[in-house]
Amino acid sequence: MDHQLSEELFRKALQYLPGGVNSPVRAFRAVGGNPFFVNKARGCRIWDVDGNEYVDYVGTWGPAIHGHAHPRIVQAVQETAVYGTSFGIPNPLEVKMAEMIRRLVPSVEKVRMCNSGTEATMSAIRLARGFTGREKIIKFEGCYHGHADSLLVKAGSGALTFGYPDSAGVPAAFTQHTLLAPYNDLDAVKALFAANPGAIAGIIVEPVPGNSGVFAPLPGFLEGLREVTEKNGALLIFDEVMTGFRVAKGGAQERFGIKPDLSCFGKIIGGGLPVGAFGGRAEIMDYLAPLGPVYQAGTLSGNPLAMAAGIASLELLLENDCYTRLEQLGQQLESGMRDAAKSAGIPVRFNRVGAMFCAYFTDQPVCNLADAMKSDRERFARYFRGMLEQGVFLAPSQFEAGFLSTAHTEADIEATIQAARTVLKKI
Ligand code: KE4
Repeated sequence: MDHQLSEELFRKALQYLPGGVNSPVRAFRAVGGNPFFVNKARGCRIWDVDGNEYVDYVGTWGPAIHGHAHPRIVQAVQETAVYGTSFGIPNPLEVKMAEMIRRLVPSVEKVRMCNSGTEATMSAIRLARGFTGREKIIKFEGCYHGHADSLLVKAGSGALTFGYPDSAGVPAAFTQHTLLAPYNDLDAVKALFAANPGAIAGIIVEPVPGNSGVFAPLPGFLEGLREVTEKNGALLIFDEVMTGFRVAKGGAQERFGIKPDLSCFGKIIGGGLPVGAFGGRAEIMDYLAPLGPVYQAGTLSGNPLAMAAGIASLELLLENDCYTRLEQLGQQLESGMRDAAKSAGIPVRFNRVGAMFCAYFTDQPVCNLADAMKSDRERFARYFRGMLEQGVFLAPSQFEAGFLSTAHTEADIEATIQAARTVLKKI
């Protein structure tokens, strides 16, 4: 593959952008080589500026559940933009978005829009602290909830990829109230509550962690978190920025039958435009300004473009039985990848929950960060580069998730599996 124009652009980008990127994981530093620059994307395919074509499993990190440039989403943005792009005063689309989220996610009685997943989780935690009057928060090793100071503690995603799970620049005072537990370890959570009686405002959890690769909650884990928070007067916060509307119409809370107190969203509800949201029980949400004492705000929160794109994205989910389709494609990919690894004689753990997945190069189960850290990341890097050369764009880090969309076809999946058969024999 020729990458001449991408290389030229990257050299220029390096002069103006730290690492040449606007978000670290895009720099391909975990997998080697330099990033390609996108010219256009449509459906499940992306074309770079040198004309190379890829089947895309990054899906802009989750939002593109209907593929790229879906006509309905493009049309919604075009039709809305001509009436103005932002007003800084209520617009009808904000109400429609709130109604749709509430209809799809019954635990959300009220919702507040913002502009990123980071804002959503940061605000949800402030709200939990304000509502309970408590300071401490429990998070799990390897879970990533965005880059707010108090959450950059054993964080996943790019923070883990680049070895800064506890970022520089965050004073100890900002993280002293962040308590850590291994994912899927309910005893560790109970011990934290026993050691901090009456002090824990809540637990924030990715119900299906997608920022250390992908691993699933073990049976009883999420139920246990619900029980221990209720017992101790703490709130359960589901960070569904990635899982929301992806692993089920009502997100992971529908898939696993858990009712959290607060939920955070992003990605899919913006249809590819900047968005975040957090919502939950009205008695908690009403603690937010202008009603209550917990302040939270945003110039572009609920802006009409992101709302229009997000509403189109949610309408498409409601109109079609996307989840049956996504499960079919997921099963085809999973079985094909397992067969490819077996015939290559390479130990691969392929974890999948619905339309989010990850391949770890290990023969052991991966149920938490410690397990994920045992996988062969050098082999993953060779796998990533090999697949890219075969025209398959996977997440450029072992500690990320891959995403399927309704735009992928059986033929795309089969081509991906054939590419894996070729690559796995060489790495
Ligand atoms: P943003 O601030 O990036 O919109 O959302 C933060 C966030 C919060 N919670 C979860 C579960 C998330 O996955 C994310 C962001 N996900 C990463 C992908 N692992 C975004 C990609 C990136 O950082 O470039």
